[in-house]
Amino acid sequence: DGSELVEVGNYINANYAAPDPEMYGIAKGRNVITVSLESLQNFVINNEMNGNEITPFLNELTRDPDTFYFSEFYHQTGLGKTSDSEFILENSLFGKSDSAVFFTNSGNTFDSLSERLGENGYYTNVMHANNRSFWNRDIMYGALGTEKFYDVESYDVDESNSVGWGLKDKPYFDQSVEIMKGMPKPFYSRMITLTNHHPFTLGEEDISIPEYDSNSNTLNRYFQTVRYMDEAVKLFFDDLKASGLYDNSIIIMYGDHYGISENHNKAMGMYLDKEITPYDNATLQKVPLYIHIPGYGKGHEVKEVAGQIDLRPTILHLAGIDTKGDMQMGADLFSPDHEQFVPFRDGRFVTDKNVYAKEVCYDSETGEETDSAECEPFIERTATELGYSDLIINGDLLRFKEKNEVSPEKDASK
Ligand code: GP9
Ligand code: MN
Repeated sequence: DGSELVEVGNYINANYAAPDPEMYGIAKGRNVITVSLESLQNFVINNEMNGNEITPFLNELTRDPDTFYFSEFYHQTGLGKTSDSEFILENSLFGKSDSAVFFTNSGNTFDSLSERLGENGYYTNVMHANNRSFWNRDIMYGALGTEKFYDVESYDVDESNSVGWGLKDKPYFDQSVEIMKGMPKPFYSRMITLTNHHPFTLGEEDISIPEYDSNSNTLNRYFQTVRYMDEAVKLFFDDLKASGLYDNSIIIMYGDHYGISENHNKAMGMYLDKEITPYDNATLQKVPLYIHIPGYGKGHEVKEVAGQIDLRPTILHLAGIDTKGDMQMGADLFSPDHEQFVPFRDGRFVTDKNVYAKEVCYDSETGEETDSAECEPFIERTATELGYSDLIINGDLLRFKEKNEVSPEKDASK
């Protein structure tokens, strides 16, 4: 009957983080482009492998005045991998603990980022050169209110421009910008890259750096495909500039989930020159986040501990769209009230002071075990937030929520 919605709503409203007026609406009316960077973990950023810079372009962006680079940002995905990251971005809710929410709850009512941007005049779409039914995307995108899915059929794909899972990222970006040129403006394009995916293979012609030399062929090749993706993103920026779309867009790029699992701890340990503990495994779940605002000029590195759950409110606020009263578990990254607390789907969490993993409370600075009392309150908060998110999804509670009113200002402009 929706009475649970009241309880969850009270919790969410009590934790609402009002936007920073300096940032609110800064990208109003601009195209919103999000880019899911497949399997990209943060440990490669501003790092090298046997003397080779791994991600030259993404490194440059960390120092770019038009960019906010979040270096303490975590993925929060579970079994649903890419699809979980999409779900979290769109809804600011967690995926499920034991399955992929894209499969189990594609009949639910949502209050997605796509819907909200759509109501505010955006042409909403997803661009991903894979079959439309993979991860049940075609059905879930309907539930999320995505107007158009540019799937593999929208791209020219042949043997010469494919590897592994399909269309390579460079031609993917290239063809995507061509498609964007013809889109109604402003648009919200949610892009999903593919080449940096396990098993991380490339043709000779696309390899720019040597393999690593650990006992894990997976990790050894990972650096090469990450580099390829970095080059692809650089081309994407060039294409956007050449197309004239760049100046009136904002580009939000984030790693969707880890690429190197715990099965490769030994090799990771060799690369990072340390024994990998549960603390390290948790901090290795950092993925880079870039919020790139052409012409902004005041961007910098942000060390706020944050997660994918924070993307929806952040993006909506940048676009000048209010989220107060929305059933979202995250908070605007630029809000002075944003809390440094990131629950993982499996019950681990990270705060600015602690990392909690394998039922051990660690000091986040030193990685040493610390007094478990420091973690206690957040163990409970983690259970509460995951539980409330599950309650919303399992009970399909958003169908009881009143539809957001379109702002009068927007109405007048129509
Ligand atoms: C498939 C791509 C990869 O379309 O998104 O999915 P993943 O295996 O990373 O979840
Ligand atoms: Mn993925």
